[in-house]
Amino acid sequence: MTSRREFFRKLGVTGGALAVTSVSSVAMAALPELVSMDKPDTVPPLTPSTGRFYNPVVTLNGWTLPWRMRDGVKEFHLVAEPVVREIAPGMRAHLWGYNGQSPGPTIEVVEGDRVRVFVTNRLPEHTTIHWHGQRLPNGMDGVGGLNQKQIPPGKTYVYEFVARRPGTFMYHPHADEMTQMAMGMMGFWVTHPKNKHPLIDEVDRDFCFLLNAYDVDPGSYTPKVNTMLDFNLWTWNSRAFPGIDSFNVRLGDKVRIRIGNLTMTNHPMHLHGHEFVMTGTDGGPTPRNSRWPEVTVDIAVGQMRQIEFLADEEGDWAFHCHKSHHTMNAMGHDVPTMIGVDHRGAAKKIIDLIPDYMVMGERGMADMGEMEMPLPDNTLPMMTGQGPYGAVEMGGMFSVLKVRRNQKPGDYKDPGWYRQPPGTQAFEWDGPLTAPSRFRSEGGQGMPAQGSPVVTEVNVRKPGIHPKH
Ligand SMILES: [Cu+2]
Repeated sequence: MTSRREFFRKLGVTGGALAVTSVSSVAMAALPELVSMDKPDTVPPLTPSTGRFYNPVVTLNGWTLPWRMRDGVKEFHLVAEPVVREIAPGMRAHLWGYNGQSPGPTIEVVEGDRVRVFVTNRLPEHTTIHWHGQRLPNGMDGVGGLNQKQIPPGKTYVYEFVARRPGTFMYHPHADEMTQMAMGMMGFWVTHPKNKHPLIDEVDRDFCFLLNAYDVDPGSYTPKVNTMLDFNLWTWNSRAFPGIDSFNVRLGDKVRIRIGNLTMTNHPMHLHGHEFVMTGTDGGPTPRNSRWPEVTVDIAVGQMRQIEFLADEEGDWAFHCHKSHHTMNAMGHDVPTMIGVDHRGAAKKIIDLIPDYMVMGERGMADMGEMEMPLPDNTLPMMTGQGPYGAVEMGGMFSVLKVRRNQKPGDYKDPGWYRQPPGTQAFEWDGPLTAPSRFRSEGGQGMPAQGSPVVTEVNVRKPGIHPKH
């Protein structure tokens, strides 16, 4: 195999920066080996073996793409292609992604690195890659038609630029964008600082993931790409709870979590048991005097947020999107509320016709999480997941931060469920119950109650059903 240097010697090109016109010649040299991933597991961090050292990130239910160093250039090979992604155990989706998975692998480089990314298109239509947030030559920005010709199926294009500023970035197509992102084409990019950076702290654990969403009808496999808002799978790195791995850290670790949003709505990300500060966006690290404590950070569409905290409380702490519909899996939204509706009479009549008919929802929806109802093929229960004390009743954008005293540095394995020390868990009151005393002036000072409060009872009738009295 001809080395790149020999190749250019033959061409009469000497080292130094490549002109854009010579990029296609580089593509003719041997491509970096294609590395593909067939599992949706969280892969341990990829410690750099060449180039400048850094503390690598952990991609939630994902992996980092290995590179090869060639004449001081970090070369990566991304292949855009149809993939099968397990959204959670029991459900797979036919997506488009990179190198075997959606999202594609994380690319990690160091500030100042010259990076060359070969992009091979194995999709049935053309594509491009836009390097969201990067400083780069205009012709490398990846907007099809504007900055370059789209990459036709079967072709390989080369992107090359210097990773000029450290931070949290992502990549995605800028060609038939609505379809290709709805199909799962996206990936994470982290540029580590070259030297000690005044605004970038060293951390013990550094996690990253993208927020994405799919609309896959129960029983089918391919997302409906024309859906704008009413998605039924709210995912992190194309995984839905209980398919999302936990964030496993050691007590006292300084933890960074980097999140990018490529859905069609905002996601207020909420962490239990700790306060964090927002230390960076895709625009760079935030000035220190702009940081204040939060327990929820809202991430708008197309934004990236970096949060940091000290994991100093042991336990299993929920970490989730605070939109309660985003911690649900496939569900219908046009279902009437049945709370308080006594439809025993109706149920009896229906059971005569449909023996398996079940009355649900008249005391709330928790039944849905406790009961394993028969589902159509290839979908996920709306609320599910078993915790140490029963059904977690969650889905979608939900996971757990597991803080443990004995989690070893560098160990990302799931330590199992937390065992609360005796006397530190909510418990059932078994003493006597007293009737609650009524507030005399119901209505408050401004609008005191007139006369004695009247007990109001509402009788709810289902339309068309008139119980006999
Ligand atoms: Cu959300």
